[in-house]
Amino acid sequence: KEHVKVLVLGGGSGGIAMSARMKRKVGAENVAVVEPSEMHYYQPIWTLVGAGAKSVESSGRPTASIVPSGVRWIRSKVTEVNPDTNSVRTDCGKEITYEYLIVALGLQLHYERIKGLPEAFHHPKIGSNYSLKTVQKTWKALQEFREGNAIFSFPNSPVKCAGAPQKIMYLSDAYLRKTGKRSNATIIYNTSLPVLFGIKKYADALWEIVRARDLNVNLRHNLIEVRPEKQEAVFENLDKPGVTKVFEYEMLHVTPPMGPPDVLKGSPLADEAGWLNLNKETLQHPVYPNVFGIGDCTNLPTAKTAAAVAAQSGVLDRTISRIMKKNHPDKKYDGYTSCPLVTSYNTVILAEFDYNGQPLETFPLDQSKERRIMYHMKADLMPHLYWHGLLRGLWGGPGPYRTLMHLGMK
Ligand code: FAD
Ligand code: UQ1
Repeated sequence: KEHVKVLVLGGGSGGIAMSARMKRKVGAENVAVVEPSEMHYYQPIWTLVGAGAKSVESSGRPTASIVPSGVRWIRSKVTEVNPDTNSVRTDCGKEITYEYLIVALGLQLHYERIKGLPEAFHHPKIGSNYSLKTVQKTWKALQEFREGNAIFSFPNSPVKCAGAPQKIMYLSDAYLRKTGKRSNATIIYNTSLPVLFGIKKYADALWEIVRARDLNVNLRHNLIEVRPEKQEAVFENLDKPGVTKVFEYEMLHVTPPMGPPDVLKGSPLADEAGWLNLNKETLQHPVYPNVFGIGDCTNLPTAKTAAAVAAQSGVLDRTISRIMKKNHPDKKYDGYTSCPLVTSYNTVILAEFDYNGQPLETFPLDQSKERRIMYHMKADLMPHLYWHGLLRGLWGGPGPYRTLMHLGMK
């Protein structure tokens, strides 16, 4: 049995950022983080790895090197959370009690919910940027493309970085043009959603691109089966239950269904759907006042991204300070999230928006336009901001800079 003042569950983007911030607040010896993985990955770069523009090696660093020095790293999986006794249990049978708990467990990928997966990944012509194991298969399938359909799916569930399923389509289109194979290809985006993107300003710009580049978008199409021997993908029509359609593919990019982590599902901390229940402004649990959360595992009604984690980390830092001093939280999270929509090997549309679905742009220019400078930000600047800013608890999102940059502009 162990006890720690601040216990962090999960050593991903949110867990490490909060460990660093809590170290500064209460001292490293009073913070512990539970994380089973020996490696930590910067997932946003996988979009570019799948398109051959970055190496997979560049995306990972040993967990030991990013856990803040002095903070205790417990190398196991949480199997049970008991907020009524302020304790958690791990897969090595250890019980850890806490004074304050920060839940940052991320989300779970469910390839197995598609018939034929994950086994179909043993075959060529299929890949997925969402997993370390399959991201290089995307680049291989793209390079080996000869002629036929290149198909990109979007599942019928919440996802992290909702733009990523289509970014790889734009990159694939650009690659096939560059290599003179575009006229042999029919490019198809089959999405479960009723829209191309949730925010109108950016959706309008993306529809324009889709039209100009001859990309086929089918809404309300949900991938339910892959038959790798026949190179067939089966989609159901979500508006016509029971109606399915078979597509042949020469290349298939799968975005898997996603859901909350198993340990949260059915726990007293979760909502009915299994996501961590939080006050959407303070990031405090509504029933257990010493429990907090951040990132993809939460039920915060905004798009799940590292950019959102950054903004949340600043607010949560403040909320916890106030609670520790027996005050009421005073800083409010506005739902800020951002998605750099990569539209080619040198352009990005930088979507940024809040809970209301209103654009909340950092730079004083129209970010719905494709821009080279934003591509450099995504490909060359963001990784540094992640490793040296967010993970060290020094980057709380662009909010303050937005105010500065717009001074005198509006
Ligand atoms: P994670 O970083 O996933 O961390 C969760 C951690 O919890 C993991 O380390 C895991 O091992 C650990 N864990 C899980 N279960 C347990 C358990 N039982 N016990 C202990 N530990 C456990 N975001 C952007 O802002 N911009 C982008 O351009 C962007 N592009 C993306 C592209 C792709 C292909 C992908 C996959 C993601 C992208 N994201 C992007 C999203 C971003 O990576 C995530 O939103 C962010 O990492 C979420 O942080 P998190 O801490 O909530 O979860
Ligand atoms: C961001 O803060 C962030 O987390 C470090 C990302 O994840 C990689 C992003 O993609 C973006 C766009 C932001 C927001 C930052 C700026 C400067 C707009």
